[in-house]
Amino acid sequence: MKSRLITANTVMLSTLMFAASALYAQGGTSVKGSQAEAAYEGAPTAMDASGTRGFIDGDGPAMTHDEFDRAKQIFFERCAGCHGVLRKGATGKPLTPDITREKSLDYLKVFINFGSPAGMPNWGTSGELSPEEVDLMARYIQHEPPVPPEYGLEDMKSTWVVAIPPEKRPTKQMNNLDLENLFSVTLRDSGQIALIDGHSKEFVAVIDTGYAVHISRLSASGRYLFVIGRDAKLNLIDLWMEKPATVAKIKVGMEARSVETSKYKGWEDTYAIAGTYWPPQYVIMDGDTLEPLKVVSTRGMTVDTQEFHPEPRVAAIVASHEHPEFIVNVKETGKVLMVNYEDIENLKVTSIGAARFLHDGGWDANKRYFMTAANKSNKIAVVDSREDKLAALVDVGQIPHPGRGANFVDQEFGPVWATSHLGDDSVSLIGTDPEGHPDQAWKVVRTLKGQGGGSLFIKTHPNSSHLYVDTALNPDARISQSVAVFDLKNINEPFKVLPIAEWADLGEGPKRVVQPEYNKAGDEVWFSVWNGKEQKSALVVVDDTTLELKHVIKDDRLVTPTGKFNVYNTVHDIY
Ligand code: DHE
Repeated sequence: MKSRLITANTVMLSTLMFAASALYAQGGTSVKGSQAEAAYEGAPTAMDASGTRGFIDGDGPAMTHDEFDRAKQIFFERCAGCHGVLRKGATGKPLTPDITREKSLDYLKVFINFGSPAGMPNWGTSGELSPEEVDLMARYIQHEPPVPPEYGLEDMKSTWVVAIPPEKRPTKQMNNLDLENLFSVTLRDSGQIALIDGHSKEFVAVIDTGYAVHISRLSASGRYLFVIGRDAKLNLIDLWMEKPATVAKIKVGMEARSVETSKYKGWEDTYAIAGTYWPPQYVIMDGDTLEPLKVVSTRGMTVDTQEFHPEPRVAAIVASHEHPEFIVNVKETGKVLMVNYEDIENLKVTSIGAARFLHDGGWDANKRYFMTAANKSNKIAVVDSREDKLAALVDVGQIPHPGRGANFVDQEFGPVWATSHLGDDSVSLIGTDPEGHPDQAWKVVRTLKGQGGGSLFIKTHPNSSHLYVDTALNPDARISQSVAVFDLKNINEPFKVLPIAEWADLGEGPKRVVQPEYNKAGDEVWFSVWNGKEQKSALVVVDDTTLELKHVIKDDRLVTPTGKFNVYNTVHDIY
């Protein structure tokens, strides 16, 4: 399974390159998000197509069972990320038989072969699919989509392991690590995380997790690390142990991206929550053991046309500081669910209509407003976690992709939260201080021009006067291998470019520079130089005061590093 996924991941990266460069070939000045976004969103699903149930019906074009199974595998690996597993449409168009049979076979083949300016990668002309495979896929999508199995409480319980029960865990920190300045680093294609000491830059541990591991989140106490893989495997890691290690784990579905713990005072770490892409649902667990307690489906009506959607995936989750609530983004319905965990047997959920294709996001500086990207709607939804209401929908650039965004005080407009974009080179600054700066609240008060499109993450720190913007998915290597830095004290000055990949001196490979992450003091910024799985990657540490190279971390265990999570900054939502 691992090798399949990793191959597919390489395909995803190469698809991305093809898609974006095809766009560049058309002379695109910035990466028109749709093409790059489609390829990026179209990352292979972590699910195994062979576990699905499907049938070849008489109304569709002739196919053998072998052809159907081959097409199913290709669809899961290359198309499900954009079109959804049930082909109801996500960031890509719906492809259900009622739609596809209306088109001729030739029409579908042309579409798959050449792609479209609206974002469909050119699968045939890029060489990703052979002419026979193009024909195969054009026939396959005229049949009913195979359905993966559901995954409920008993399935979760059958995977749930408590390696060390809470009563047998240390009662005090057994190592002399400065835990607050520890970094959890995603080693994407090896299915591990590396724990790296923020001071010495030495590896503390490399821990096996779910494969295509995605993000780390911290308990309110800062003691436990929650790491989720795309395969929906969740590891609970105890940082107090002599050598930090997994103390509990569970598989919460077939595909996942998000995890969080309860943060409201008096409820800290009582519960953990994980959200899944498949099945479309979330599960509330015991915060100390990951025992699954409550599984809730997110299937329902879309916020705009109020049609039923069978596969609304759970995207970002944050934990409210205003109420005992989890705030759950549901991508395809465009709804934000305020899940009150005071009584999980009589669960109260407030469903806030925002905008479709909710993705990532983070808090404003006061941790009251959740600023989240409805990326394919080119909007930022502002959710008031005190009133449990939508405060605003703010139009921004093409395909906002903030990560958790960046909070700072603009010299002219006061407190702002910023996002960069996948689909264009802009950085949007949104006013976040309705009391002190009412005229600037919930509108774009300033737009900065970055290096180019293809940005994934942006970051700053209260102790820093810089704003860093990556452009990891830009097809121009000069741009994807460097970062732009804005001086927040002279915000109208042009940005500086730091040649991060060059500083890493790694030799050949795509070497994408991704995700700035500060240390606890806010005087260092760490970047991943994300190379191919077979090539050398690195972490590059920049001195935030001088903007010069401070350190390069190279180690054979550093396989495709992507996200990095400083314990203190992640616990306290500092970005
Ligand atoms: Fe992520 C966060 C979904 C591809 C690195 N990513 C998130 C979140 C979601 C998400 C919903 C927010 C989680 C939260 O806050 O609870 N990511 C997806 C996808 O659906 C997508 C587009 C395709 C896929 O199939 O996974 C995708 N993500 C990627 C990558 O290819 C990245 C660049 C490299 C990797 O490691 O996979 C990547 N995603 C990240 C990172 C974060 C993230 C580093 C956390 C950012 C933060 O600062 O919190």
